[in-house]
Amino acid sequence: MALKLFGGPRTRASMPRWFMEEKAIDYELVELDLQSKQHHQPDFLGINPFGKLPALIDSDVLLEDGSPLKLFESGAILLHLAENYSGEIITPAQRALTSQWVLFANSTLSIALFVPSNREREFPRLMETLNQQLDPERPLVGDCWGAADCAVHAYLSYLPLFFPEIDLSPYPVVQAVIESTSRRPAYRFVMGYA
Ligand SMILES: N[C@@H](CCC(=O)N[C@@H](CS)C(=O)NCC(=O)O)C(=O)O
Repeated sequence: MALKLFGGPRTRASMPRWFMEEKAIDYELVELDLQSKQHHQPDFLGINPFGKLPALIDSDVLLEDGSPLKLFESGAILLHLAENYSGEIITPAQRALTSQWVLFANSTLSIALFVPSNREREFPRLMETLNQQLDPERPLVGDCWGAADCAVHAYLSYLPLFFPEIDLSPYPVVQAVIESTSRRPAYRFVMGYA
């Protein structure tokens, strides 16, 4: 199998894994145990020298020295999959907009959620705008659900899991997106709900 995803329960590997399940992309999952520090072992540091999950090996893409492509950062992995395996990126505009949303999710949105000092300042502003931009019935880019939706919806879906105390009622569209994500079979499978 060309694609090997290194992940573990409750890690950001769930995002590219969810994407591969949605798009029926074949992959092998290698689960590392963070408790026993498997991600700090030399074998894995040869794949991601920062010792963080997720990472991906794509043996269909070879580097100049003939070795397979090794990728870290969930956003880079997602963009590689979208570009090469899902057929969803056809035009330069789709490529640019998909990158925009994946980077927004992994940087701006992620920081607003997980850095406490930013949460107070940034969170309401981002949620208000997302509430206007999102539509549970319409993909963010192109005509079908894709990497942009995967990244943004994955982060929004962390909200009820990590911050159940946050009142999302001022953002009904965001709530609807979280609700519809939680019903997707591939998402439920990857999150261990199915
Ligand atoms: N920005 C990175 C974050 C990677 C990251 O922090 N992964 C966590 C799991 S979600 C990890 O491997 N933590 C273990 C460690 O840092 O030792 C990405 O999106 O891939």
